[in-house]
Amino acid sequence: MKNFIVAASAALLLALPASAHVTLEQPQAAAGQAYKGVLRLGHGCDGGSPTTSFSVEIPNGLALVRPMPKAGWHLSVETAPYAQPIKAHGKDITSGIKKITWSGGRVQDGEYDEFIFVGQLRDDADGPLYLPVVQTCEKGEWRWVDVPQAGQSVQAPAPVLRVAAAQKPSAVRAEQVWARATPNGASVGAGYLRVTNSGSTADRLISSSTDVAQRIEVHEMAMDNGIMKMRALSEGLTLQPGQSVELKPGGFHLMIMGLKAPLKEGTSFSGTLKFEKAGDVPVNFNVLGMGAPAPSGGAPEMMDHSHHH
Ligand SMILES: [Cu+2]
Repeated sequence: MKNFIVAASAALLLALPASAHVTLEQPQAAAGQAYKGVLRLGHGCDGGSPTTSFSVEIPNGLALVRPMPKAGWHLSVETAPYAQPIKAHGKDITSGIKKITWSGGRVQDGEYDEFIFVGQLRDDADGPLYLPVVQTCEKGEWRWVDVPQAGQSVQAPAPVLRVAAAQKPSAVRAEQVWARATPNGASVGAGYLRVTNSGSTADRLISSSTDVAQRIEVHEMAMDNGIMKMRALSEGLTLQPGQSVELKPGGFHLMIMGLKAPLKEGTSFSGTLKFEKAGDVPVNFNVLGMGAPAPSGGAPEMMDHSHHH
């Protein structure tokens, strides 16, 4: 009998249209941006009982939250210290609203209502952010708190806010990108380029990748007790604001490890440079002869153009 009741109520829940869940009108926002959260309430509780209280928990990725009062409802908030302070009007704000409750009002089943707040997504907000809601009715309550695991659906999903990465113009530029041709059977190649940081803060070339090899490491060639040695830069290559660094034979270079095929002179291949702050920067390596020195001036760019025309 108990099993029957569980099955019956599950079927009832699954029969609810998605629009009946509590959802955010704007389900996506960009990190670092202001956000207006409009929580939409679509129905009452079981048996058509009217809603009398609505509370929402604010996730860590959202800060500087202020609720909008509703006529006929009592508004209350709970605050808590932030894990990290956030700057507002030049000041560090160290705590904020973690929970908002609107109570004492009445939304009939079959009516629609909205509960609204404003806030700001943190720069490092990492989505999806879940905003658990408890909807209390004259009889019973809905707990919109379920967080779906991969590929599963849940009975009462928490409203979810998907976070897009902050839009930031890349402050680094890569030029004269080339690689040396490799002999048949070689598993390792070398790539070179000039990289410039035109931003106002330091950045780091952490690693790179390409489809033609397993991985790319940033290496340094340096004299060690009179012997030329190569080592991987485990911390990456730091670029100060305004600094331009040339990766060239005998110095810094990209070590292209685990080549899937030899790099043939006159061809080119694409790769991605990964910077700590600027993120991914796509590049195209021109493959020069095995004995090629560092290209001077705009030679590789001219080659690049000749490939395209
Ligand atoms: Cu190397």
